[in-house]
Amino acid sequence: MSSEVTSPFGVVLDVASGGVEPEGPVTERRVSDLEGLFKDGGAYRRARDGGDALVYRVVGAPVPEVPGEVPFSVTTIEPGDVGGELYMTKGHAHTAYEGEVYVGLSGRGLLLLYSGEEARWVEISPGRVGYIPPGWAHRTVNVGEEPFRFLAVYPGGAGHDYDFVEEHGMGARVFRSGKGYEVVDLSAGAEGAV
Ligand code: PAN
Ligand code: ZN
Repeated sequence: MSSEVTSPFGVVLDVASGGVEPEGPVTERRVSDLEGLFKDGGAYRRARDGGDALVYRVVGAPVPEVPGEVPFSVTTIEPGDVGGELYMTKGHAHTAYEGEVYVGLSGRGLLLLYSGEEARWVEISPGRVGYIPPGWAHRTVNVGEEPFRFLAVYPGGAGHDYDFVEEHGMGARVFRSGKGYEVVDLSAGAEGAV
């Protein structure tokens, strides 16, 4: 347990910009930070060397990541794709057996979940909340034409393991299609998979 004491406080979430005031840690991920994520390696290198666009930003509230605390943050994923595969977060598993809640703020997104065997997905938009049960790796994807923005709330002792997704992927990939987007389920739990 930390000896830090957090006082009660309120923050202002600026839904139009993704800002959090007062602000905690901020993380930005550009195409160059996402090596190995996208299926099309040639399209990835072209996107990285030709502009290296911002893909997503996470703005946290000033809450320490320690057991007992409940950190929260706003993620904004820009609209876009690399070789037709829609912009997404790196994705991670929690190191502790802890869940998480995602509250849609603006735009349209997909919450991808992967148990290691089965891939699942849940649409997130303003008024829709996604629940991540303990034990499921998770990633979000912008499936709309506007920035996709959501509030994440998670236990301070959850911990973040990026290696699992880097090694095993998410069991599914999400591409642009005529209908907007298409999820390709590559997991062992997919229909028709052996
Ligand atoms: C979220 C994510 C955030 C960015 O706050 O950390 O959306 O995704 P990556 O961490 O996968 O880059 C969360 O799930 N926290 O636990
Ligand atoms: Zn998480």
